[in-house]
Amino acid sequence: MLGVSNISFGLPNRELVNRTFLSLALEEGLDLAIINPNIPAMTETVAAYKLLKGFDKDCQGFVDRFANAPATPAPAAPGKTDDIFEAVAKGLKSESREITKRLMETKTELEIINDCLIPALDAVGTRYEKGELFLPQLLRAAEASQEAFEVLKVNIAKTGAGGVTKGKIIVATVRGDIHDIGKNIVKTILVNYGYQVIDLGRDVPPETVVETAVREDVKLIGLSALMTTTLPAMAETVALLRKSGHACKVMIGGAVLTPDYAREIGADYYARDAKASADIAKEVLG
Ligand code: B12
Repeated sequence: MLGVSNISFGLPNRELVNRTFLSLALEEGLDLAIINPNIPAMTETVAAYKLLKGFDKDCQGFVDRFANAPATPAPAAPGKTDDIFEAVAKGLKSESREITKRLMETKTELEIINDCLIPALDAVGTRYEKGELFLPQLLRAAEASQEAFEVLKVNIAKTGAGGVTKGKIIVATVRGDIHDIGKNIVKTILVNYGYQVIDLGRDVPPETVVETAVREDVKLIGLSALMTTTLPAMAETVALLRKSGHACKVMIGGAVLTPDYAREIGADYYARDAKASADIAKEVLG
């Protein structure tokens, strides 16, 4: 005896998981399934199982039930797209690359980032929040957008400031946060403007930021956080930097941040986007 639907809590399309599980359990010898008899998918699965296992003499039960059922329309083929929003939302990596290359004929790299890729990821995030998309889709969207960023990065590097070094900057995503797409864009732009960037990666403890800043004598530090839950880690990092007595400026960025929050935690600058980070670097380091 088995309550079949417990298997699918927290998943989309529970019905599909439940009915597949029901088939597996029947095959393993399930005698009594506890199912909702008002959900056709479940009772239909039992009907098909009986048919296939020879429990439905002459297929009579199955034929009686389905002989007059309308044919299921064929699903639409997963077509190609010319729309970067759709390519990112559906996690289509090669399309994302190709469309980005075409967009580069009419737009600058920063225009593509700010007008296309960030809004596309924002839309995905909103749908995730509403429960319309699920984590595997969020991951695929992130991967598709990263393909696009890679294309842009190559081009940005070509127009870079060459061997000139205007000063060192640390960038890091704070402890507990693994979002690094925005931080990586900031890094690319700063390198392009001629700064030496020490990228500490993501999920970086406050102590690592402080130790590196002191050891490398870094005068500008960029911190990224994308979640409300990781804002305290950002505040902690700024506090530890101040406590160390190391003289440096701190700029912070990430979708959840505001200029008010920057002031509140004692950061020197709030950067709305990657371009703003380059303006701040110019002000601090020249
Ligand atoms: C892509 C993405 C992911 C990817 C991240 C891949 C990666 N390598 O980064 C994956 C799938 C792994 C992921 C995981 C999760 N995610 Co997520 N994710 C997103 C999404 C859709 C886009 C973020 C993004 O990359 N945007 C594009 C970049 C370019 O924008 P940006 O980061 O804001 O950066 C720009 C500026 O802000 C600024 N900037 C950013 N950082 C910095 C730093 C400095 C120094 C400066 C100067 C400027 C600057 O410049 C950048 C370029 O212009 C957002 C939704 C959203 N609207 O943001 C959710 C979102 C951030 N995720 C969310 C959540 C909840 C999660 C998970 C907890 C989900 C889960 N249940 O596991 C995990 C987090 C795990 C963890 N511990 O971190 C929530 C956070 C909610 C909240 N307010 O706290 C969001 C908002 C989605 C939502 N609406 O619910 N996620």
